[in-house]
Parts: sequence; structure tokens; C-alpha cells
Amino acid sequence: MTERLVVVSNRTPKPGKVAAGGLAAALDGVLKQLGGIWVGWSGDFTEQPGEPRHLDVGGNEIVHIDLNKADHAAYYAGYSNSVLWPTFHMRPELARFNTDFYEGYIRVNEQFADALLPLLKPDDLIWVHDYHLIPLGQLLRDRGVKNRIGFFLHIPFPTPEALSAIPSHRHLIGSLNAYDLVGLQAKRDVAALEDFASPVEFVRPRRSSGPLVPVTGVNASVFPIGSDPEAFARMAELPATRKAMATFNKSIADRQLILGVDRLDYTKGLPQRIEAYERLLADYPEYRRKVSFLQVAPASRDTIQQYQEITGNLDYQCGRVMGRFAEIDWQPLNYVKRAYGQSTLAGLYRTARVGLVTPLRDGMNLVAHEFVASQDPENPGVLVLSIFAGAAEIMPDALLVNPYDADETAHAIDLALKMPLDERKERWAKLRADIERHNIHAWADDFLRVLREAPRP
Ligand code: ADQ
Repeated sequence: MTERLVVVSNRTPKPGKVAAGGLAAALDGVLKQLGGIWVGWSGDFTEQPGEPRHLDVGGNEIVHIDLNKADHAAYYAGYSNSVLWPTFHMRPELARFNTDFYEGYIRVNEQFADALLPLLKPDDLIWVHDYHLIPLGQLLRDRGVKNRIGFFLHIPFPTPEALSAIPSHRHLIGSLNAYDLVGLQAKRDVAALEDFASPVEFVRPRRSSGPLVPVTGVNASVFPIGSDPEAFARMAELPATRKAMATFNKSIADRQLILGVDRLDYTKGLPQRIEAYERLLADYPEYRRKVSFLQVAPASRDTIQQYQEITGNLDYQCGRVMGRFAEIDWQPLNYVKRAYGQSTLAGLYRTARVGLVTPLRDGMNLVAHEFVASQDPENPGVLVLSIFAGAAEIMPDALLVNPYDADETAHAIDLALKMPLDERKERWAKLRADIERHNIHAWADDFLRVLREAPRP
């Protein structure tokens, strides 16, 4: 029998769509290389869950599950994105706790487990992704699955205090015991998990009156995710990209470009970033008319109230900066609410003199990787990176900032704009080596190798 990889995630790639999420872009290449199937929600609703559908998307076999609309709402907008996302990003005050959410979350995870069961072969390696599917490993074990199962959490792991704010956290984290391997983005995440999983933390498996299980058994390690640096370097140099960027440069009159690229999300630190830019223009007036700040931020999860609110706040903030500094022939800031294809992003990264990646908390942040990958080695831009992004652990040669401190960020932008070519090249060469060492293929290979070798009970 030959080994197959079974990837399971909330969403799977759709034919011909630009994926704005980090996960879709990441796993597509891994599966092409190793072979196997990718199972996830189809994006469609059904009253009565039927048979999963198999399709070919860009050479990968994708298996789609339809979900009941109410269950999906409780699982996705509810538990995953109104409980786990804010809490795991240390914003429990933004969470909405509701028992129905957890019930729906478990029901959808059970549906995933039921759909997977008939597809599995004895030698399959199962790789479950992200916070939407934390209990899936346990639910598969409950159904008798003996395969090796790994789990990777793409977002940060919270401190024990934040985690304790989730009413069902013991069941949830206890279910991590079912995995042969739990992968986390950064050392700080493994430390937080170990902190929580102290000998006093015992959990009772859900729906069972059986014995309490210690959380300490979780086999967790750091696997920092990465990008495909060569692909970004290639895309940044394509003739079509260069042409588009020449036109773009004209539109900003060849001013120095400061760039931010993010999904619109309260974890990405956009208000703080705009405040820092405002501070730069106020305290370093020499940059007025000399720079142009472009923030690309397409809406995401816009059915959730907190996400709707950010748009309004950003519109207000950007308007304020414009009102304060704009001239008839200079627009200090441009805020674009749409997703772009990867080659356009690569072109923008390469055009930028400064890349601002300043999340308040982030599992990794692939934009930081992509920015470095896309630079011109002879004239590289400078990465200003938040100390709260997982990326900061592997990219010490970026200009690291505390994103809450507008003065510090403004100062870093000033340093970046003034940085001599030699220093830019030196820093970039080190960063390029970092992202190459941690590229997406190395990430997948490492995780799967350790999963294959993980000690079994
Ligand atoms: P995200 O929170 O989505 O991912 P990130 O790592 O920055 O964050 O990934 C964003 C991806 O979306 C990048 O590949 C980027 O190119 C793309 N993207 C962003 N803005 C875009 C735009 N305007 N147009 C087109 N594409 C855009 C989660 C975690 C991260 C973790 C990743 C991968 O929150 O911390 O790094 O998963 O594990």
C-alpha cells in the first residue's frame, strides 16, 4: 500500500478564484507535490447532507461536503470566528459566547468525520487544519480511526487566561490529545500551550462519563509556515507585472511607496498603522509630498458585526489623514478594498520602499514572507514588522516594532525610508535566507516527517 495525504480544512480552493486566505495558497502546492485528497466545505448549503462530491481543481482531487445553513452559521460565523478567532488573538472582549455556537461547531465537525470515514485507507496520513476543526481528530478516533492524524493551528495559541474565557475550552483543548502531532506557528505558541497544559489541567472527554484525561499528553512542536519565495520572485519580474507597475508608479509620480497588504481584520492593526503614518507626516514633515501610502485590504467575514465596524472606522481615519495632509496635487494615502492576484501583489511588493506588516497578533503573516521574496536584490525595500507576528521569530533582520506604539512605528518608517542601500541589501539578504529556509515546501515536509515518526500510544 502507498501512503496518501488527506488534507482536511474548512474551505478548499475553488476553480479560477483568487484566494485571499493564507491556507488555500499554502496547501495547493503541497498536495500537487505529494498526491492525495483535500476535503472541505463546498461553499454550498443543503437541508439534508448527502454524499460528498469529488472534483478536480487544478490537478488536485478535492472532496466537497455541503453543510446545513444553520449549522454552518453556528460553526463558522459563530464558534470559529466569533469565539475562537478573537480569543486566540487575545481579544476575548470581542467574542460572543453562545452555547448554540459550540453545539453547531461540534455537529459540523461530526459531519466532517462522517464524510471522511468511508474515504480513508489504512496508510493515509491525515492532516487537519486550523481552528475550525480542532475536535475532528477526537471525533475520528471515536469512530475507530487508527491512522496517524496531525493538526496544524494557523493562528496563535492564546495564554491560559484568555483561553479560560471560552466556556467550553477544556473539552476543546482536551481533544488535541487525539492527534499524533500538533503543529504551531511559533515558539511563543508552544510555550502558551505548555503553560495551559500544566499537570493540574484535566479534562473530561465530551459526552463521556469516563476518566479525566490530562492535557499534558499533547505532542506539540513549532513548524513556522512559509511562502514560495521563488514563485514570488518570478512573478515580480514578469514583463506584464513590470508594465503594470510602471503605470502604477506614474500614478504616484514616482514617490516612495509605503505599502500595507492585509485581509480586513481587527487583528491586522490597521487603525494603529494609519495612526503611525499620520504621526510620520506630522512629526517628519520632510516626507510630505515625497511618499505615498497604499493600503490594500479586501473585506473578509463581513457577515460578522465586528468586521463591519472596522470598515466604517477605517473610512473615517483615512478621511481624517486626507483632510489633514492632502494637497490638490498630492494624495498622501490610498486605501483599496479589493483582492488582487498574486502577480499584482508581487509587483506592488517590489515597487514598495517600505512594507508595513504590523498586526496586533498574527499566527505567522505570509505577507511578510511574500514582501521579502518579491524584492529586487539590487534595490530592496525594507520590511517593518510587528513583534506580535509569528514571522518576527524567524525574521530578526526586519525593523521590528511594537504596533501599539505609533511613535515607534513612525520612527521605523523614517529609518526605512532613509536606510542606505548597503544596509538594505545586507538586511534583505539575511531575510531572504530566512524565508528560503522556512519556505512552504520545507514546512510541509517537516510537519509530515515528524508526523510519520511521532511516537504512538
Ligand atoms: P491570514 O490571516 O489570512 O492567514 P496571512 O498570513 O497574512 O493572513 O495570509 C494572507 C494571504 O492572503 C497572503 O498569501 C496574501 O498574499 C493574501 N492576501 C492578503 N491580502 C490580499 C489582497 N488584498 N489581495 C490578494 N491576496 C491577499 C492565516 C493566519 C496567518 C498565517 C496564515 C497561514 O492568520 O497568521 O500566516 O493563515 O498559516
